[in-house]
Amino acid sequence: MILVTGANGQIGQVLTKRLRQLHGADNVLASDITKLDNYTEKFEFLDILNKHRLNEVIGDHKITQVYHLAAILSASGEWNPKKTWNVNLNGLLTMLTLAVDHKLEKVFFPSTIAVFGNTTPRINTPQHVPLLPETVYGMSKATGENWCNYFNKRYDLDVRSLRYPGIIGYQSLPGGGTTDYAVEIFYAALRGEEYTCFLNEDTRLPMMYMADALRGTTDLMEAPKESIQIRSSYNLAAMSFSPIEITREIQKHIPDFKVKFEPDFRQEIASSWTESIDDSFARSHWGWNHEYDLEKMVKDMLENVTI
Ligand code: NAD
Ligand code: AKB
Repeated sequence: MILVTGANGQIGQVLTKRLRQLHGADNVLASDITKLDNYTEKFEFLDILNKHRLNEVIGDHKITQVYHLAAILSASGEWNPKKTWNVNLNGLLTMLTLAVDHKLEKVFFPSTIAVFGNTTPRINTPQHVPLLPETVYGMSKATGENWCNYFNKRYDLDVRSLRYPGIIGYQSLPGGGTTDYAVEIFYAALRGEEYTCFLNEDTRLPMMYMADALRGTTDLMEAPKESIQIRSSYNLAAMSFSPIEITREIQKHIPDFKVKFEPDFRQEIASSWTESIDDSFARSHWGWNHEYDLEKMVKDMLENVTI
């Protein structure tokens, strides 16, 4: 049985469905601190900070693999740094410890481009760079990567991880991140409204379409153990664009669409991240490749977002 934590989130909702298609609905258990309305599939309430309950869920459901998505993202994280550290880092440590105790086959941990900081090379950011993140979210994920590597080396835990860029999809809404504008902008465009972007027009960030993120995740988890040579977290890339570049791409389909730029505290976070990522290790070690660029992603979003 596969356990997904944080399954109500932007990625969790879509990844859980995908895992159910791949492994059968009865073999995937969704969990989160709240339940989505009208949710009828297998679900357990689970606060990742409740070790006793997590231990029970893993034992009772005979869990063999975990996709540990539960976290507080970059922008929300800054409102409560200690809680963010606790959920993101201590939650992960509990999960890794129980994974060893229960001899789980595999654990997936999503890291992020937020592990990079102002001292990181901004263009084509290499896999191995000093990590000095500016947000507590980035700090918790960078430290989490190290713990994953440690648990692999020390306890032979098969833990695998990706540094996701900003994820864009039509199936679910983002929750408290700095890259959320790249999803919100489609809803404004399709409603015929002007969009107020909280980043500067020229802030380029690495992004990825949900379909690619899902495939990258399942391919990583299915890859032979020997091919996973990086046990902290793999750089992963697809496209990079700025708010003005995505605006122009949407305007090719909706010429009247207008955007104004009113940067808020999230601008400082975005400015500390990198512009583009070198993901050649992911490509050579386990065959990663992306399918969606900016043009293809925008077209698909405009066809599929429901307002
Ligand atoms: P999200 O904020 O949409 O969802 C996170 C989920 O975690 C929420 O449903 C929330 O209720 C749950 N959660 C929070 N605290 C919890 C707790 N104490 N116990 C159990 N569940 C709790 O996030 P997302 O965008 O779906 O991201 C999923 C994972 O991927 C996160 O770990 C995030 O850091 C990572 N990630 C996401 C992106 C992105 O662009 N979406 C990019 C990089 C990395
Ligand atoms: C965020 O903006 O916090 C996330 C991420 C890139 O980790 N989307």
